[in-house]
Amino acid sequence: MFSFFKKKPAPADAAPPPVGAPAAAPALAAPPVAVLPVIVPPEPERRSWVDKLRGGLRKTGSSIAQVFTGTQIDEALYEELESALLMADAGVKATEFLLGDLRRRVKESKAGDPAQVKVLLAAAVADLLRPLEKPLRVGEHAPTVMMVVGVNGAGKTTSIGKLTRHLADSGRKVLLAAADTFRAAAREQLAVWAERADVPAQQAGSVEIVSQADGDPAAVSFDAVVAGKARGCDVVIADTAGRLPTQLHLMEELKKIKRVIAKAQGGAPHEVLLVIDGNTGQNALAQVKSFDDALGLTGLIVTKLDGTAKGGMLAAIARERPIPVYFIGVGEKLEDLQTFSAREFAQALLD
Ligand SMILES: Nc1nc2c(ncn2[C@@H]2O[C@H](COP(=O)(O)OP(=O)(O)O)[C@@H](O)[C@H]2O)c(=O)[nH]1
Ligand SMILES: [Mg+2]
Repeated sequence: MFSFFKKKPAPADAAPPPVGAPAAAPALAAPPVAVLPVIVPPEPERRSWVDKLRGGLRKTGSSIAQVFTGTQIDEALYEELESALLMADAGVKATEFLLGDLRRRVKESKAGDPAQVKVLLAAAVADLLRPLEKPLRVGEHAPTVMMVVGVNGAGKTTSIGKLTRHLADSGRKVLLAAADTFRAAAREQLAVWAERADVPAQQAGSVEIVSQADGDPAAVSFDAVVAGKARGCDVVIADTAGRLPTQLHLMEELKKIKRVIAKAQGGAPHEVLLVIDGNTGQNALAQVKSFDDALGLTGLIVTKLDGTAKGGMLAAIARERPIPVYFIGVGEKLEDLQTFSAREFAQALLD
């Protein structure tokens, strides 16, 4: 099993200062060793996941690839590419940007045939998406507090489950707040993932859930953060009920959850993550904008990229509201959630 979090170092791992070295002043101390960026899993697993992504994006990619099967680089090629990008839900702005960028690259490289243009497009897409690459870090705060939001069925609970499992497997203590109090099933769903996540005690990772029957989501979140601090947890994650950005009273409820978390831990949640279904297409950008305006998002998780014809929406997000994509999902299994790489995504799209 691979994990994108480095194992939490045991306290004994912290190297003692060299003998005779002056004690470091606290203000100059090195960052805590437990600050952990996302790491790339072993090659074979990552490769099989990329294959899955490639398969998943085939519906999006094949109509784009089709553009490059001719023999000439002419206006018709650019027009066809424009349609294909729009069909893939890249949106007008990102499409215009990519076409302009591609024309420039073609001119500079003096590309002679459409196959070369396709390679240049992959590079242009990777460059456009690169600002979205950012690792989710845990360990900087005790605990790192995250709230997870999105529309119904986007994959919030499943993604939290997968993330929790990775965190527990790398030795973290995780506390989940079952703040989706609308659906009884959501709590059970979390519990199933939590159970699966529990690892042998000697690895120090653990998962607990805070929930209340008929509870208030803000109260559940408050209790979870307080408990997470008291119990020395590494991460607290609040799973919230799905809602549309147009349901204003429900958006107010999310703002309240955020405020209450801030009160419980003495500052805003460290991460406010939006989960988006990869089949959402153009509407994904609207969701990102609305949830970001309401809550100030720190990251995205894009699920269900296994079989979408709308994978271009990431380009629209990169161009118009570039919020980091921490993870992308290509299926329902644990290993199907992985860190986002712009280059891999562009290659999977245009291979
Ligand atoms: N194919 C696929 N299905 C997913 C993925 N992520 C989640 N799902 C499924 O989407 C459905 C809704 O997920 P859930 O986590 O309950 O959504 P929530 O309402 O946002 O909490 C479930 O059947 C999940 O198994 C993914 O990356 N790929
Ligand atoms: Mg859910």
